[in-house]
Amino acid sequence: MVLERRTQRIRPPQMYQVVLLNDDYTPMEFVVVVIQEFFNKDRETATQIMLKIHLDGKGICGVYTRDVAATKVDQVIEAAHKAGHPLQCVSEPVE
Ligand code: TYC
Repeated sequence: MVLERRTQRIRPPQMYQVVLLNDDYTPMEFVVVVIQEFFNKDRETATQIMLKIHLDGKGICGVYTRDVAATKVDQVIEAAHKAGHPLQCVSEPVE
């Protein structure tokens, strides 16, 4: 049996940050609830993230592997659409 020493055989997966975008119409309370429910943040953290988005135009809500990030984006957009809000959500590779 031959055991080869290999370095760097596996790499950690590319991670994706899920970003919410500001708009003028989605209620602040709705955004806070979305961040709490889909990104598992407590109310205080969710409120801070929402205010950052409101002031800066966008904000990171969480960092996930590709498929999980894509699912989060779909869930947020569907919840916003159902509620009649234009809230937008995207994922982008980290680094
Ligand atoms: N700007 C919105 C308002 O004043 C609130 C808001 C915050 C909307 C964050 C979207 O991702 C968002 N009602």
